[in-house]
Amino acid sequence: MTEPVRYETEGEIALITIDNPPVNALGHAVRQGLVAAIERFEEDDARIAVLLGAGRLFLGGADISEFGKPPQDPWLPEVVNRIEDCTKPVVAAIHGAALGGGLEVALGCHYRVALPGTKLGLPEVTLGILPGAGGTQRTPRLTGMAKALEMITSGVPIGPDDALASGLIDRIGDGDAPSAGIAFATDLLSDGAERRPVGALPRPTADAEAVAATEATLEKRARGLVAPQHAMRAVIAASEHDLEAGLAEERRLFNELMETPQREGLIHAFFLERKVSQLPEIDGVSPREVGHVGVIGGGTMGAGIATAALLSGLRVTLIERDTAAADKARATIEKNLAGAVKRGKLAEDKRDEILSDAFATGTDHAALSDADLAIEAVFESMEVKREVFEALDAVMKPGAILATNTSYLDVNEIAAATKRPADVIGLHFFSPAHVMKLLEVVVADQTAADVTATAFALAKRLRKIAVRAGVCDGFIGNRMLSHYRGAADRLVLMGASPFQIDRALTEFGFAMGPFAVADLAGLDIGFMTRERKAATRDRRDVVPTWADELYHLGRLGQKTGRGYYIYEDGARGGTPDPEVETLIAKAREDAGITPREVTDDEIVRRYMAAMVNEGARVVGEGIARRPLDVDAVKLFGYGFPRYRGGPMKWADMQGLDGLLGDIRAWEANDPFFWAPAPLLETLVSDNRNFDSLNDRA
Ligand code: 3H9
Repeated sequence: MTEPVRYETEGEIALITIDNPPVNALGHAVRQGLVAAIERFEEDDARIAVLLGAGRLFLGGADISEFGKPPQDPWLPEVVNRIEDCTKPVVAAIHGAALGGGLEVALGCHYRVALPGTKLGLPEVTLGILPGAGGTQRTPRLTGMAKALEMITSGVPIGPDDALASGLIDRIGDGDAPSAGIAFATDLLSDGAERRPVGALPRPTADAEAVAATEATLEKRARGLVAPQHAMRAVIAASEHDLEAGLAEERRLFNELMETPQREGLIHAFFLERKVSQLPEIDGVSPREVGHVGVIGGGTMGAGIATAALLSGLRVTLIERDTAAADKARATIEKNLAGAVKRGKLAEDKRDEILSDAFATGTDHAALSDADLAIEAVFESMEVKREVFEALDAVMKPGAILATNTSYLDVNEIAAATKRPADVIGLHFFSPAHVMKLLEVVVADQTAADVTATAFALAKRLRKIAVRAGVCDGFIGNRMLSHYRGAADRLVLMGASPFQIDRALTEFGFAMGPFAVADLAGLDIGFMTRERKAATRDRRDVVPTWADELYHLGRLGQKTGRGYYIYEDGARGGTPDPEVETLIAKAREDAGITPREVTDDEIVRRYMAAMVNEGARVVGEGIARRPLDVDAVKLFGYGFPRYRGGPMKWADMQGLDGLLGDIRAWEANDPFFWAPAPLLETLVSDNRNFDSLNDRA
C-alpha cells in the first residue's frame, strides 16, 4: 500500500502529496500523515511547502464514512490549525476539486493557487452538517460575509474565476497542479513572501443585509432543513467573535448537527446514490455501444426521452404514426431544448447543431435499421406494445437493444413478441423525462447481462439515477405508490380530507401530497389503473368511489382546471374544493362509516407504514435487490424528502418493531390491507434492520 501522505523536496520547496484514492478523503491516516509532514517540513531546510492531491482532484473532504464512529485524533480542525500555525509558508495547489474539509485544509494554508476548471466549495449542508474545520470562520475573513453565507448555506461550489475575484484563492495557475504550485512557491520565495495565516486576518464586518437575504433564501429553498440555518449562525459568529471563540461556536453547532436524523438521512442518500449502480450481475460486464437511439412515440414521454438523449450527445430518430404527429413531437422537443437554452444548460448554436445534425423524425420503423437502441413510448396497451416490438424486431440490426418505457405492463410478455428476448429490457423514465432523475431499469427473465449493463451506462450518460427492478405490476415505484395511495384513500374514509392529507405529508417533507400529484398527472390515470385492476381486485379492497365520480364528471385535475382542487385560470397551485368533500361524505355514508378526527401524525404514520410495508414486500420478492434501491426510487422519482433518506431508511430510524406493532394493530380492523410483509416480520424477529440487507447482492 502506498503512503497516504508523501513528502519530497525539490531544492528549497517541499512537496506534500495526499494520495488516498478515490477522492483523497481526509481519513485518519491522512490526518496523521499531514501533521507528520508539517512537522518534518518545519525541521528540514526547505523554505516553502506545496500541498497537493494525487489523482484527479485535490481533496474531496472529510471521510464521510467515519461519521457516526468514535472520532480518532488528530481531528480535522486540529490538522487545519496545525498547517496554519506552521512556522514556514505553505501553498495549496488545487486541481479538480477542493470540497468541504478539502477546501478547509486549503484555507489553513497560507497561499492558494487553483487550476482552471477546479470546483471549490463547502457542500457540507447537503450532508446535513456544516464546515466543521474552520470553514465558517476562515471563508468570510477572505471573501466577506455575503459570499461566505451564499457558499456555505447553499453548498454550491464556485469556479476559480469567482474564487479569485472573491479573494478565496490568490492565483489561477497553468499546467498541472505540481507545476502550478512550484511556480507560485518560486515566485513567493523570490518576493520574500512570508506566512499569511487566514485566521490572523481581522474578523469580517457584520452584514445585516446579507444575513436578511440569506434568511429569505433559506425560507424559500431550504424549508425544514436544519443544517443551512446552523451554518448561517456559524458564519454570523465569525463577525461577532475572535477566531478562537468563532471556532468554538462552529464546533458546537457542528456537533449538534452530527446528532440529527437529517444528517443520517442525507448521508444515507449520498452513499446510496453511488451504490445503486453497483450490482454484481453487471460487475465487469462491458456495455454495448450506443450512439444512435430510436424513440417510438412522440407524446410528452417520448419527446422527453428524445430530449434527454439529444442533450447528452446521442443521435436520435423519433418515429410517429404520421407526419403531423411527427411534426408535433419535433415542436415539443424544440420547446424542451429552448428551455435548456433559457436555463443556461445548452448553448444556442449547440441547440441548432443538435436539431440539424443529430435529430430526425420518421414514420417508418425501417428508419431504425442502424439504431443501437430503440425505446418504445407508445400507448400503455399490451396489444399496441406487442405490435411495436414485432415491427422493431423485423427491422433492427442484430445486437440492437429493444426497450419499453411501460410503467406497469409485463416486460416478459412484451419480450415474447420478439425473437430476441435477451435484447429486451424495460427503461421506465419519469415525466418530464429530460428533467426527472430516476430511471427504473426493468430486467426481464431473459434479459442479457450486457443489456442491463448498457441500460446503466446509458443512465449515467443521461445523468440519471438508474435503479434495477424486477418484473411485476408497477415495478418498484408505481407498485408502492398504488399501495400507499390506498392508505390515503382509507384515511379519507376514516375522516381526513384529501387536503389535510396533502398538507400533513408536505409538512413531513414530500414535495407534494398524493392528491395534488394525482391532479397533476390527471385523474384519468388513476381511473384507468383501477379499471385495469378491477378484474383481479380482491373484493375486500377499498375502491375510492368518490375519485371515480370525479373522473365521470370530467374533472381530470389541472388540465381541466378541476380535480381534487380547483385551479383558477390555469393556476398551478389549487384551492380545496368543497364539492369533493360532499362526494366523500356520501361515500362514507354509503359505506356506513361515521367519520372521526384523524390527526396529522396518524396520517403520516399510516401513509409511511403502508409505503414501508409494500417496500418490504418488493425487497422480499426480489423486485428490488436491496432496500437502498427502494429508497433511491422514492427519492429520485417520487419527491420523497432527501433529508429523510428514503422510506426504508426512515423505517430503520423509527425502529422496525414499533412500525410492525402499528401495522399489526391496524391489521385487526383491516386484515386485507394491513397484512405485515413477511420480510418485515423476519427482520423484527431477528432484531435486524433494512440497512443490514444493503450490502447483499
Ligand atoms: C466534510 O468535509 C466535513 C468537514 O467540514 C468537517 C469535518 C470535521 N468521504 O462521487 P464519486 C466515495 S464533509 C468518503 O463517485 P466523482 C464515494 O462514495 C465532506 N467517501 O466520484 C465513492 O465510493 P464508491 C464534504 C467519499 O468523481 C467514491 O468515493 N465533501 C467521499 O463522481 C467516488 O465518488 C463532500 O461533500 C468522502 N468525502 O466525484 C464531497 N467523497 O466508489 C463529497 C466521495 O465506493 N464527494 N467518496 O461508491 C463528492 O462530491 C464527489 O465524490 C467528488 C468526486 C466530486 C469529490
